[in-house]
Amino acid sequence: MKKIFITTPIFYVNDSPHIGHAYTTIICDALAKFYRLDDYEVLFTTGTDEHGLKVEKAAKKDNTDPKVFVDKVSENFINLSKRLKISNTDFVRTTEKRHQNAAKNFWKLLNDKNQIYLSKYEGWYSVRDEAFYQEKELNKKGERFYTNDGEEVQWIEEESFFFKLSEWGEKLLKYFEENPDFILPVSRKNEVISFVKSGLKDLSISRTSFNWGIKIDGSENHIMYVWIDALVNYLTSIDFPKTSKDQFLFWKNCYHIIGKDILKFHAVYWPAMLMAAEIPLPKKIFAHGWWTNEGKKISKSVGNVIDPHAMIDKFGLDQLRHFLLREVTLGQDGDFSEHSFKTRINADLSNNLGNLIQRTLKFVGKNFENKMPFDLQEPKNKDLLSEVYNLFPKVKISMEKFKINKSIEEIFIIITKLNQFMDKAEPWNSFKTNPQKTANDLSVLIESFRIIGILLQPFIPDASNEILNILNIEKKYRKFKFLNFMYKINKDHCIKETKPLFPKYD
Ligand code: ME8
Repeated sequence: MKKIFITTPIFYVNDSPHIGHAYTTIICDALAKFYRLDDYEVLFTTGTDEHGLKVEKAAKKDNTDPKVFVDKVSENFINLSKRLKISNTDFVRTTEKRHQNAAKNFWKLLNDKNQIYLSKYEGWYSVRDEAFYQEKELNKKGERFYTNDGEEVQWIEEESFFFKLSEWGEKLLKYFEENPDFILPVSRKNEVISFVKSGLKDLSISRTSFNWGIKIDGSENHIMYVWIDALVNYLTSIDFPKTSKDQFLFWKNCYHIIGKDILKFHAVYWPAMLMAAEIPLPKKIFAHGWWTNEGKKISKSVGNVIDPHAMIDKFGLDQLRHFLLREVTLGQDGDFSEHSFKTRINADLSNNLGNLIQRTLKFVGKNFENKMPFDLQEPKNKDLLSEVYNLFPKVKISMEKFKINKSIEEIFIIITKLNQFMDKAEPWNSFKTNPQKTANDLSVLIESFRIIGILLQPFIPDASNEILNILNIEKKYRKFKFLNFMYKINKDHCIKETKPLFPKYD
């Protein structure tokens, strides 16, 4: 069986989850579901990043012991995963024993390969990004320095272990050239290449001025830099350092899906450290874009955070998934507004898909006793049904290129055509004059719903499940390999009573 490993970033537990976290998670879930339906064995991990100064500060602010604090906040992320009904196979918390063991072993591997040395770090640090900055990357206002996001950085001076990142620039560039699809989209790859070309400095990978982290064996006054700790989570999930041969096959086809904000860590530091540790690199890193709220950056201080729970309460899970996946091209930024949200879900889900299924199946219920009316003949090249059967290869090509919105668009183009077909067929009229033709037309529609229902499972799982339930398609026949004429719905197959799938919003 083909194998694939899909990962979300692990999220900081300094705050509650918001729409951005839900976005990455939903993308990964859509990919995981897609590949499972295509008969892949899928590992899909997410989790929480629980160490570091930022989390320690949040715990202090909450007047809580850090461990008690992270237990509480990580629960919010676990609950969000449940609410989003995502199909993850693991949830890694960096305070878990298995993770600490993996991180310490990863460090040891780098150390054994002479990639780590002790020195002193003097430079700028952003607590919000948990990142070191060179002065050339910052903006100066008066005596203070700020990141491009406007976050003030602080000067730190402390003893620190360093990773010999500067040795890996050329090797990284060679790898990027030989593996052109390693970093996607291409625009992001170009950013990474110019960052590497501008010269890499050795990376400070331990801190001594606070305690909340994984201690370095033999140098207990040092804790591991939170980004090294965090990146290793991907290996934790495959039981590093005791990764089996089978788990290793997943690793070789691992896709890291991240936001563009953390590209440098995943596309520069992580591959360099993996190369240094002589561990093969994951297959792809895809950096998606950033959501804003009515044109403004989403932030707690602005007070415009979009709570995914509230969105699901108000509009439903499939509606949220559909909007986030369909509205923007993966990789580009998106702007959220209630107006664009309602416009999208009304147009696609209520007026197009929901209306088509509702009016067709109601008619079948009333006039054909809820049974498949006709035994369909294999469609000819130009028939609408043949176009429907040809959807899967198109959807698959787009998915493999991470063009999720294009995949969904392809399906909805067909849904629009099916609505037009229904309008033109006018079963309410033709039924009296040509019942044979009506039966055939309706059967084309019903069989098309089977195909669409199966194809929509990765994107709107609840509604597609409902469609397939109404069509009375057995669970074991809902995989992509059944998307062909051979598994068509036969005449007299019983269909269940239809019900409205998507409410309309004013
Ligand atoms: O960076 N739009 O965690 P984090 C789109 N712990 N995506 C968004 C978003 C927005 N407005 N806001 C957040 C960390 N995200 C580290 C990661 S991985 C080894 C360690 C998503 O809690 C997006 O995926 O700050 C982004 O990369 C991630 O949340 C950052 O989450």
